[in-house]
Amino acid sequence: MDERLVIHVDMDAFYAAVEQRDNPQYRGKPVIVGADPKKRGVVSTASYEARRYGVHSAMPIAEAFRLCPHGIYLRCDMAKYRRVSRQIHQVFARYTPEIEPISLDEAFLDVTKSARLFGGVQQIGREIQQAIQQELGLTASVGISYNKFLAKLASDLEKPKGFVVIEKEDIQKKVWPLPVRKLWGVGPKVEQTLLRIGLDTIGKVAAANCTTLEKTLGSMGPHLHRLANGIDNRPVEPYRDAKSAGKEVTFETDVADRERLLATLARLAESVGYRLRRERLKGYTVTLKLRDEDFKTFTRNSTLDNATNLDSIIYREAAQLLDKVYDGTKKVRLLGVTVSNLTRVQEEQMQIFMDHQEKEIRLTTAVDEIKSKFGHGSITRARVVSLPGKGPGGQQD
Ligand code: TTP
Ligand code: MG
Repeated sequence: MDERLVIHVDMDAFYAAVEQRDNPQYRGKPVIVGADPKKRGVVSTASYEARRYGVHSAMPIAEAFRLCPHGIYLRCDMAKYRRVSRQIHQVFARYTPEIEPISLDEAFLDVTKSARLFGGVQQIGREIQQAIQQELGLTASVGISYNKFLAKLASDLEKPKGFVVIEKEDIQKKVWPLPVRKLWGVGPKVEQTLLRIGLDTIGKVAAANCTTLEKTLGSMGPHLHRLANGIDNRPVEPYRDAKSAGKEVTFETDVADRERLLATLARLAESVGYRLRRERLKGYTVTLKLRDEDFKTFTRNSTLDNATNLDSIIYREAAQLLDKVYDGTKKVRLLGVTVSNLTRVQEEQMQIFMDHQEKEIRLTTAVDEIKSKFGHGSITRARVVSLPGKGPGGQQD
């Protein structure tokens, strides 16, 4: 039924590889890109030479320094990485317009329509890898399959310079023995939950009872069950087709506390706002989705006079919608925020800091810089962190 041809490309040790390319004296050496090792902060990435010492992304930089004191420590040069990312995209665009960028160094390509023209999907994968190496002096790993999840999994299997194809008949041999953390969307919390119920491999999740999974993990359960069985119908969504940006979370245990719901909305708004700004988009309509403990789902939306991509406005609208749909009698199982009715932000608009939102825009832009440098956990608004107890961190990954 699923006859798509999907390629996932992920650059190897991206920031570090760019630095090694541009500074030949760093080649073959442990290079760690991120914060200053004498200050607080985290590792953005490490060259494969540095990974041998146990250094990895998101590790506190001080710890990296203890593990690898003779490493070469460099700050991020985001402008440069963005430039290289655009060049990589130009390579992709030779083969298909159906490109979904996931981050600066990672993208999905749907080549279902163009594969034949270029001698097949594997030929395209090889040519992309070669072009990136020859023209840009960098290495990439390529995964090929018939859906996004399997293509992404494939690109990760033999890094660096990996080239892995997963066909339907390979699932049992190549996918099922892998640990559950390789399932797309499984972070440390969900991993722990799965391990607790004895599911340590993807194969065991595939064989598990879907209803049991749903009881334990909410809507994430059936989703993971499908992925584990090699089913993923999500389309490759080219950036030009973005119609909305949304994010939702299912709570590990249902929530009645209004402050906690609001804190979660703040976090969702932040995530959606960040995505819109990254894609240079704004939207007119904010939609709130709420599912209560009885699995009843409510959605409400409101439309703004001016399109926005600012966290505070998305949050304000979502919070007002919450008051409309939620009377506090039932516990809440899931919350989601989506912004739709999107419009492209003109470059010059991004530069205009003259209206009353000036400070907010400046602050948000500064926060985004930090997020893109250090990752999402690095900074959040006060509402999110000021709560006692687990706060919104109690959600699933
Ligand atoms: P990744 O593709 O996750 O990592 P990588 O390309 O450095 O290494 P590999 O794919 O070979 O395992 O992320 C791409 C870039 O994103 C990475 O070079 C730096 C940045 N990044 C962060 O800034 N913080 C992070 O926590 C992660 C995971 C990545
Ligand atoms: Mg990478």
